Amino acid sequence: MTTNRALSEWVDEVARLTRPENVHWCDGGEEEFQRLIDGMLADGTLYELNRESYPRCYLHRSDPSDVARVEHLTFICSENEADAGPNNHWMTPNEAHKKVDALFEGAMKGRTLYVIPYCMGPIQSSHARLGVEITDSPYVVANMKIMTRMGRQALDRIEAGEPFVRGLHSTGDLSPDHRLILHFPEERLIKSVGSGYGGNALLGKKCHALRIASWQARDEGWLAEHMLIVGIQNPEGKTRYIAAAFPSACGKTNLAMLIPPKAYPGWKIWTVGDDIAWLHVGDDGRLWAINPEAGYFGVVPGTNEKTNKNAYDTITKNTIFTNVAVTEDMEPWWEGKKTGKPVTDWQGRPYDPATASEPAAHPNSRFTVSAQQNPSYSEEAEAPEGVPISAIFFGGRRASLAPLIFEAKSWEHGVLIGAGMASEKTAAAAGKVGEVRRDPMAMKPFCGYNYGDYWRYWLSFARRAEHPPHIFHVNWFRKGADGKFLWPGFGENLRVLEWALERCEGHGDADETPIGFVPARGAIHLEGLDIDNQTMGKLLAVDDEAWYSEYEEIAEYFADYGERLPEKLEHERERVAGALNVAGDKASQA
Ligand code: OXD
Ligand code: MN
Repeated sequence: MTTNRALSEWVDEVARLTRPENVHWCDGGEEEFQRLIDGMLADGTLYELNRESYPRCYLHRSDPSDVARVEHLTFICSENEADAGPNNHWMTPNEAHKKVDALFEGAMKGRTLYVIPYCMGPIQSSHARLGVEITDSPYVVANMKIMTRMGRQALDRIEAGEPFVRGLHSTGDLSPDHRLILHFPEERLIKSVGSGYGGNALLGKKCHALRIASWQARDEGWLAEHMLIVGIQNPEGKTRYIAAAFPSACGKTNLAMLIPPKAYPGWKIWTVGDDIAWLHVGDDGRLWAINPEAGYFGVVPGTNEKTNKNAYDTITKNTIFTNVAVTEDMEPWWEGKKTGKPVTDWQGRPYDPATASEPAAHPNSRFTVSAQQNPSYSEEAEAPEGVPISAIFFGGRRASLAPLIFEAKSWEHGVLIGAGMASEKTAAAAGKVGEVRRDPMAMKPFCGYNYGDYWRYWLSFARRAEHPPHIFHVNWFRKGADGKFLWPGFGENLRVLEWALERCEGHGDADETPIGFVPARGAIHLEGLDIDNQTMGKLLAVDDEAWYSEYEEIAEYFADYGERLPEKLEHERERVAGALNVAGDKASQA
């Protein structure tokens, strides 16, 4: 079904191994999509939601053991262990192929093997990259149709001779004991078995657009990052673009679709992407970003008219919901939804909110929806060159320590800030929620190679890009002594972004501290917001002693990277730690 010999030979080889009943080459058309949906409705893979209030919306209930990414079963299988680094689980390519091929043996018996050619990035863009996923899951095909430019146009580029990443996926028997998510960066190959969950199974997303792409990007001179991309238009009509890296389930989708507060008439946010950015150096020496994805695979709980009205409105039609609860009249329901009452939980069991001890929707329940349905969708998401980035934001969930915002003093300092990131764990990955863990550049689960090499590569952009973006760190999640958030967040975050954009243009009053520039008193506009000076003081406070301890922890963390750790980064850490105002004996050890 293709003129590309390498592709047809690979499909034949996979079919010999997995022994499917049929092979279907996806064209990416609407008819094909509808046929898949009808088939899944017929066999119970999908349930139709309320046709009037949620037209063409469907619910998928996954296996209860298969609801998140599984980092302990995710491996980088590079020839050299050191190239994968301490940040990744590693297996030799030989062992990995052997193990996983045994699981693929006959795995598609009685099933259809779908071949999905896809393009990550605008179809006309030279910065886009191609992939082909083979899967036995119609749910995966339907999600890939929403999340990527999939089908004929992508195949045309492949047939014209462009290289492509190969991804082989089977849901297998869904047993966690038979689950493996393997990446072979040198072969530009992914093999994933035993899971139907988004991040493990929609191979264009985390596996290709981050793990394999980060490796490929370093070979080719660009960056693949876990970042949203938005345009911020001011009342004068000028739009500036920012990219922001926050760990999973820390509000990237909300920030990407932000609605300006009432005190900001005439401002507008344009969403280019909510999860992944591919950045390249433009002819003008700036960093330009494309969003490789075409849809959103967002966390549902907490989404309502106040937190994210754009997402709330976006997911009222043509949406696949995974692991939400349902109401009596078959509307999807999740914690934080202000209307309706769940009668059935995410596993399909009867649910009574009055007596229930667990949430009705899974905390990592998701929506899959086309980006074009978003009221704040930016047409620039289709621009082949992407958009120029003025500022990069790093951030995470930190109940204490990190101020609302601070600005790096240089590119190198910004790389240190990104490399030193930490955040409280969320439900997007299996494991204990709430623990603080190091998550440099929000890429801990996604960087396909040794972090030491990655930071060195990031540092090299000081010379690759003549006009790199300013770098900031934000923390929307700082709490007071009463355990309550100090900052209202959501739309009000625009106030913080405005200060950052002013800084990029040489304005915006700031106080210099050892960790970076923080907004001077009054520099963040607070009109129309009920927040007192004392609270702002707490939000912006820099505690030198606490930061000193943080930088000592960062030193310990960096030490794991041994000789791969760039000296420049360690010097930068020493510079910042040494400038902190702490008791004499500590300072002399810095
Ligand atoms: C995601 C994640 O799904 O980061 O985007 O887990
Ligand atoms: Mn993500």
